[in-house]
Amino acid sequence: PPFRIPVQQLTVSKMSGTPPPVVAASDAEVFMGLLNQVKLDLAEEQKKDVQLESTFCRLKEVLDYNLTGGKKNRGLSVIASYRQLASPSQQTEDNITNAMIIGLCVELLQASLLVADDIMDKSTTRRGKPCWYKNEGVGLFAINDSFLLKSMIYELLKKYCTEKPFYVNVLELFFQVSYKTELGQALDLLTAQPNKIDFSSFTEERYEAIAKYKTAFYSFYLPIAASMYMVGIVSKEAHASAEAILLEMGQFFQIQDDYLDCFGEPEVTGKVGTDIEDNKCSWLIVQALKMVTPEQRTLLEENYGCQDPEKVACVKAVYAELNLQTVYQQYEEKSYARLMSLVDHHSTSLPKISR
Ligand code: GPP
Ligand code: MG
Ligand code: MG
Ligand code: MG
Repeated sequence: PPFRIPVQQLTVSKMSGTPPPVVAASDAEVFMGLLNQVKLDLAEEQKKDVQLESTFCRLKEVLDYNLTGGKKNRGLSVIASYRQLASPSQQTEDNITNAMIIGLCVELLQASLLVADDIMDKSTTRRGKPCWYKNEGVGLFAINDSFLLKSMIYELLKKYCTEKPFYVNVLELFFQVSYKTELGQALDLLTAQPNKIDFSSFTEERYEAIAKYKTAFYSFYLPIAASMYMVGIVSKEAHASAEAILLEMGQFFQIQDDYLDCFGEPEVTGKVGTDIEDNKCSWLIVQALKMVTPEQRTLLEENYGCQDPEKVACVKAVYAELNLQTVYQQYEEKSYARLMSLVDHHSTSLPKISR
């Protein structure tokens, strides 16, 4: 039977005079309930084919470990934007459940990407726990787990949304966004070859391309575009306008992620940074290279892209000399102003929401 959310947990946004919270308090809980439903679906599948019993048990473990602990911003923004964009008559229990299913699909994509990214980046922790591949007996088996997490998206869409008018648009959206993200990850890895320090490729243009493709499409455009398709906004113009703003937000988000990789507290971010060790074309190194003296550039060349903690500390000391923390704070202010003007500029082709 299709999954149903108890009616009292639904907040219908446009019926009362006061604006709803962007994410209703209960959404996050209902979301976790949905995850349990997916596990029940798997149990059903398991009954149909006993040969796959152990595989499905494993998949449940993978889901439990990799879909918990994060902020769920991407999944929850499908639901929040659906509530904002849908007309009162569209805000039915069935439609909100669909938005939640698609939100869960976005979280499955995120989990699949993170499991794989942590292997490629040789990371140690994620969401305050060891990265999945770091667990006893997992290792490179995690590559297949990442594939499984991604395939779950299409299983869920097929099970819950095949009959919906938005099915093909949303399906294609997931395919296209996944492809763009994989291209972005390829560019990230190509620009960070191990044992090859070549700062000449660390340009602003390359940085922007990496951030746009590896992060902005799936983290910002995907959740909002999915709910636009769900409410029936299919025009290329509206999607292009939303995309222009959302890619800019995604760029900001990746710059913040790069900043936190070096200056964030692992207790807060849940992960230990690896960008300096991995020779990444991070926003910090790109900014540093624009400001360095020839001596500082040599120091960076000698110490960037190495696992040795002393060398990493040396890179961080150059960052401190260059006051990169202040440079970042100034960027944050400028980026906010730019985003606001982009919203104004594109708002003619997007539905207006008064808050
Ligand atoms: C963020 O990069 C980008 C991704 C997680 C996309 C990965 C894409 C694949 C095709 C696997 P990041 O490495 O800076 O993220 P984090 O800091 O969270 O490790
Ligand atoms: Mg990465
Ligand atoms: Mg990473
Ligand atoms: Mg990062």
